[in-house]
Amino acid sequence: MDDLKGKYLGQIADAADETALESIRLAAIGKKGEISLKMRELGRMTPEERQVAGPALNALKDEINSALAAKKAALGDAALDERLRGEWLDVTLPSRPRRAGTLHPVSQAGEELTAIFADMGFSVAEGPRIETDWYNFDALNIPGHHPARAEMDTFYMHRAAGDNRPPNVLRTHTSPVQIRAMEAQGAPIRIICPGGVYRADYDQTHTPMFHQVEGLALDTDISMANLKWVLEEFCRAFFEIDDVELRFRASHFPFTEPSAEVDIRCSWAGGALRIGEGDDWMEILGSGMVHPSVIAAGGIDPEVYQGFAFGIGIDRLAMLKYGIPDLRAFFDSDLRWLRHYGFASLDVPTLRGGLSR
Ligand code: 2NM
Repeated sequence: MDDLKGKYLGQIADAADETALESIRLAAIGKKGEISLKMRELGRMTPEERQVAGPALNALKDEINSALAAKKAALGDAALDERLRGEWLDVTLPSRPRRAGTLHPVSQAGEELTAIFADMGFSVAEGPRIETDWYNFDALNIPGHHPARAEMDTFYMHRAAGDNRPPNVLRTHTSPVQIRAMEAQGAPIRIICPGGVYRADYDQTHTPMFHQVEGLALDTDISMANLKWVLEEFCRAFFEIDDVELRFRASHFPFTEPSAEVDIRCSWAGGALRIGEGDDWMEILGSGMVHPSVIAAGGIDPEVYQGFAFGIGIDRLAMLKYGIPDLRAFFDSDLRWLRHYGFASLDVPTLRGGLSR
């Protein structure tokens, strides 16, 4: 018994890998293994002999099994250590210049406008891109029969056959985030919601996914005058021009009343766009005083709190500020384009340090 034990424990200790361990297991305690054969001989022994040999063989079998398991674990640990040594990487090394990525103009514009609105006391709220019918439409005063639903060219999610709930949608604007934020934070509230939105539209000036930033400010004493100041201040800071001029044109949105579309003074002299001078006007955003039903849908009392909201296309802002002519190139992932229009990824825009240099 001691010879057997010494032999197999020695072999297990010396095994180089799992294959070797498996052949040792078969030779010792496999169906035709040496110890298994000895166990079969128990039947031919006298009861007295069996009482000694039986437990001893069982104990030996257990001991070999434990030794196999322990060695298997040790081999696994050693293999992992070896692999970790091989995959070691010094993450403090500088990146290779050709491989350093750049910030996409949409990301850059998003960082810049976030810095500007943060300075005016707005915090950033985010939410899901797949929305319920209620958050994307009903809560925003857009009922089922409203033409805005059709105009939005909505992407609908699949519903299982027999599921009669209205299908979820890819959000067509970031307004549902504002409803969620009203529910979660209550009033007063001052937030911006930047992010991707989806509409089934594709031509020179439309892509099926684009980016919006919407703003919302609710308090007991907010008027259209505050909206006007915030938007002018934003345009001055974003376009880095002191004398911007905005024109508020009466318009209509289901979620605001009154509503205004906002144009910025510009010139197209010589084919180049200049903001803040000239005799042309270019539409840049939509805005208004939040409709009482929308405030109520956010769980806030519209008799106590009122305020303004606005929506701006971030992609369009980026095109205007950085002089990028074609919207569709934004989403082509063309490396040459990305290197040309990209921004250094570590230059974080701040109002004091400069937005884009
Ligand atoms: C726009 C134009 C006007 C807007 C309204 C809301 C909400 F959720 F607070 F009601 N968020 N954004 C809004 C208002 C958006 O985009 C052109």
